[in-house]
Amino acid sequence: MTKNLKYKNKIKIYYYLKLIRETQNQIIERYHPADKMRCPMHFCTGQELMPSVLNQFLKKDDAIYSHHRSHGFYLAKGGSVKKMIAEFYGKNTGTNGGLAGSQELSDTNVNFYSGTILSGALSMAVGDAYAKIYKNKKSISVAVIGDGGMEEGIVYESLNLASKMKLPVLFICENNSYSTHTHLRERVINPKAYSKVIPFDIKCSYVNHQNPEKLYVKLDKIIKEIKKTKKPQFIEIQTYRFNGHVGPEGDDHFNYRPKNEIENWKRKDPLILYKKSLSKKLEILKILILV
Ligand SMILES: Cc1ncc(C[n+]2csc(CCOP(=O)(O)OP(=O)(O)O)c2C)c(N)n1
Repeated sequence: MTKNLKYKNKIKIYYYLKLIRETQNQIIERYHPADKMRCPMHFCTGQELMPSVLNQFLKKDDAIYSHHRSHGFYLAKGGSVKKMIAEFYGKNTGTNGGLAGSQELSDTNVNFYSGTILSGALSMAVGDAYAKIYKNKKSISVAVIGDGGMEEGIVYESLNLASKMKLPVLFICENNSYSTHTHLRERVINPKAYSKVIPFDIKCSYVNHQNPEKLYVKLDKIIKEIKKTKKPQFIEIQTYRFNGHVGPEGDDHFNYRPKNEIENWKRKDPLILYKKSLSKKLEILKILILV
């Protein structure tokens, strides 16, 4: 199935799955009771699959414009763990001199930007893609959004412009079914984000599995097509956050998510599944030395 997925790609995917997960866990562990990281944080535990695979395809000149659940995409864009953590501690050695914290984490050195105004970053990705075309650059712009973000009007203005002006944008929607504590079925008529994008004449893909190698093949094709045609594409991935909406504290005591739903998704944890699949081939031994 994945004949073009080399051994080094498999290692790199696992490395990023583990790096992103472990970074989240370490921050969560250190947050309280020290309370020296004085910024709200949206952790991406459980949602590591997309950034870990996307990492394989992006060059330095490509840019990511992310939603607020950004840590994984920052690391996947080649961001520095040290500078990110310094940022969270409010230090001047942080990515933004300690002024942005987690919610506005951005780093021009690796062309990574995020913001807390829901869906705002998505429109910036479109503007950046226009600049890339105007300046005759070969790079692409990636916009990351959640299912809740898809309910903002600016998304549809941006999709329209990207399609009409033929701009090289990869739109990624991480659909974790919840906007804060409210499930999609309580918010919208149509829960599939991609079906709202099709009318803009944008090619859409839908991923409802946790298999990194299958996702690799899909993203490889999509990104090659965007680079060749200079037209935008949209990919929606069904995913789940294991942590609370914000902060290291859990929020499942509000009972907004059924227990069996949480357990089902934990059984599909991409990190554990991929570790198992690689262990079978003893490949994991080599990776463990790296992480
Ligand atoms: C313009 C705007 N409206 C509301 C909010 C408050 N807010 C922050 S996160 C969030 C939910 C976002 O849900 P989703 O896009 O699905 O991302 P998730 O948090 O599930 O990863 C909301 C409503 C905001 N930050 N900006």
